[in-house]
Amino acid sequence: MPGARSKPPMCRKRRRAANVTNDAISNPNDAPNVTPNAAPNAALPPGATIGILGGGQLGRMAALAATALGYRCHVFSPDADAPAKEVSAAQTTAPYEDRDAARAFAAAVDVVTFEFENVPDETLAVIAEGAPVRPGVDALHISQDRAIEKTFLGDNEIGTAPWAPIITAADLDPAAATGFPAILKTARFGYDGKGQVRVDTADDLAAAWAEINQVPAVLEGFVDFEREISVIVARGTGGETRSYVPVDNVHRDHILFTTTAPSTIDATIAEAAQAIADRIAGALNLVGLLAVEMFVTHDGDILVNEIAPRPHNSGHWTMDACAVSQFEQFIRAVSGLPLGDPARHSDAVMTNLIGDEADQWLEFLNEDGACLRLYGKTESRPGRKMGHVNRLSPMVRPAP
Ligand code: AIR
Repeated sequence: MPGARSKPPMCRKRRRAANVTNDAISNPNDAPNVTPNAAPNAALPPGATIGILGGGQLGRMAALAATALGYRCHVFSPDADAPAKEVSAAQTTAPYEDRDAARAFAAAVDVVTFEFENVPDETLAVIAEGAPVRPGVDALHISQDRAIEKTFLGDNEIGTAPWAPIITAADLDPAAATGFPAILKTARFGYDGKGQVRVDTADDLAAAWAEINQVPAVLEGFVDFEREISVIVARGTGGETRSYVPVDNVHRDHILFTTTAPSTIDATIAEAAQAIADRIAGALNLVGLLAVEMFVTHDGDILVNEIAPRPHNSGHWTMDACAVSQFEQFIRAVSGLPLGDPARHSDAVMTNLIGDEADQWLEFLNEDGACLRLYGKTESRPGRKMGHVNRLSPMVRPAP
């Protein structure tokens, strides 16, 4: 496994870096006893520390799930007010590029994961020298760049929308062969609709590229899809997988708006979608959680839109509709625990609260059956995910 450690779990000394805050970090009695020379894939015992790169809502909900299993979390993020830091035992505030901070972080934790692809893979590689990293550096490297990701999917014979890379101006003309309308997306650092421009004709392409500052990009042809679905699969240290039921996703302004669980697609398409997610997780040799967003065409074909090796917004419904949420499943996978049962006990609709929609928190709290989660972000901005609401209903179709 990339990042396999030579030191036994839990034997590392907890060091306090200058920018690390942690009330308990200097207390050696916190460290549980673990048999020296434990196998690298051995389950992390309660009391172990999980390092999380990234401090947003996904890290926050993962840290809460980890805490419920008796773990401590140490969150590394450049943002001092990061939502995940509020709910974690230890915090590092440093730029992701700070290698000394990365090394100190690795030395202070027992396993490292990430909740955001915008973490430099070089930093993860430095961390992997000091702690097991799950998922590994390769999974991050592939999924943080749309061109590398699509090439990887193509190499594994997984269908995608037609696409072309744009790195220099010389790529614009050949890329136009992808067809229009199309979407130009920055290859890196885009999420929640950031770094995306619709392009209607070949004549608009150069201006669209200028709009995203001529950074490396991919041009994606529009797919006339019947619906968008996603599958979240967990893969454990032994390669075992368990996936949640496919769900239907509706986007608004390129941002996820609602997720309906389960999807109403035919069972055969649902099985095919789960099989694709399984195959991708295996090809990535992933340990952790993988979300696969897909288009289902009018002919019932499945095309993969994008992958994310972490918990995903379209899995938030599992927090209230499944015994084991995606966040607990994520923590189980990266900690080497047995994977949990992903079956649902209810159907669910998750609605994101974007920007000032979260101001209606009292209304949601007054609504019977609405399960509200707020992310504790100190600043609300248009297009920013501030929280979500899950609404449950009795299962219409039997699980899964
Ligand atoms: N995130 C990660 N990839 C896509 C998304 N939405 C989550 C992560 C990340 C947070 O969004 O939890 O840390 C960043 O949100 P914001 O609002 O600070 O940009």
